[in-house]
Amino acid sequence: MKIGVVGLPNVGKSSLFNLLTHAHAQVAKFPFTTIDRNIGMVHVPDERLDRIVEILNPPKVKYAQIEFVDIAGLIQGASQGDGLGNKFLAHIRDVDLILHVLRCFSREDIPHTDDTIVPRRDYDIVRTELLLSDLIITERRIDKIKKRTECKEEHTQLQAIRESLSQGLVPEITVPDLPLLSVKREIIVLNMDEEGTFTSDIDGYRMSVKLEEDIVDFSDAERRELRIDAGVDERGLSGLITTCLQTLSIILFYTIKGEETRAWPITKGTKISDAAGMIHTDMKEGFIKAEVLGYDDFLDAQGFTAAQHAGKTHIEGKDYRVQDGDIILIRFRAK
Ligand SMILES: Nc1nc2c(ncn2[C@@H]2O[C@H](COP(=O)(O)OP(=O)(O)OP(=O)(O)O)[C@@H](O)[C@H]2O)c(=O)[nH]1
Ligand SMILES: [Mg+2]
Repeated sequence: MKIGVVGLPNVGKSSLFNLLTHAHAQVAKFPFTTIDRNIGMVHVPDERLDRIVEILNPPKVKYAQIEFVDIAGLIQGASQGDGLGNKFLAHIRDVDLILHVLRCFSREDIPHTDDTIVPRRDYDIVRTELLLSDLIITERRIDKIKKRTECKEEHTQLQAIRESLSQGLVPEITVPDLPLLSVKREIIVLNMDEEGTFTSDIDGYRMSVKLEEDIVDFSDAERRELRIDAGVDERGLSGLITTCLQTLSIILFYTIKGEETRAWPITKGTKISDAAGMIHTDMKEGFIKAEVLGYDDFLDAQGFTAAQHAGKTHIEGKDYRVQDGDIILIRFRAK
């Protein structure tokens, strides 16, 4: 799963990316600072894993990670190739979720694409470019297949898609291998000023990149308080990451056997044999059964073995759908 940071130039995309990934992507006051995309992994903050580690004290711990991509800013006309145009759009194509960053801070020394800061208008500019780019590729596809009689059904569907797009609407249907951007899931991030004075005309996840930069070394309680004072979400970056996981229907399961205690991100509804395959292909191929313990039962018993003795673990076959928080022990035939 990949999450792309998208928006107009100079809205704080790379600054947000750096906060999330602890990378050092270039940040500057001029537009189009980012040209090539930056890619980085983000650790999913995880209080459950913190508690598991407190109880088990394993030698190694690994948090779940998700990939973030910081993409070049786009401007009006991007779909026609203006600004960094098509390059930007190509980079959005392979993300599963768009974090659409809107500038909600005014700073004279940091130029904006417009004289005024109007988040709703900025939102519409970017969305329009995505829709226009989709329209272009849909028309291209229509041109390509229109004479082929075997593609009649696809042709009808493509025309319906074109109709929606030309009205500025996200199409309700898609056809295979048509990489539309406007249909991608999206979270709006309002990059608020740190004083809490700006009033946004659009809703979204409220945070302040500048504030987060200033308070990295503060305690959790202090940070929460300062965020509340600034009128932003008190959970800060971790709330944003949680929102991303929820939007993507990603849940976490845990493995505790051996040296490493580890959290794994998977899509809700995944079968346990597929989850086992993420850990090791041998585990999927030689899967026999799994012993599963819910996180709350683990906590009650203060350990896996104690929970086993209390009869809290359950044995599951390969079709069991992994639940959020499951602690899993796979029994498999080694090759
Ligand atoms: N006051 C204030 N300044 C910010 C905030 N976020 C970013 N900036 C500043 O805005 C400027 C642009 O930030 P970047 O992170 O480079 O913005 P970007 O969206 O990646 O820009 P491009 O790569 O050019 O598209 C930098 O000078 C940042 O320090 C914020 O929340 N408040
Ligand atoms: Mg940038």
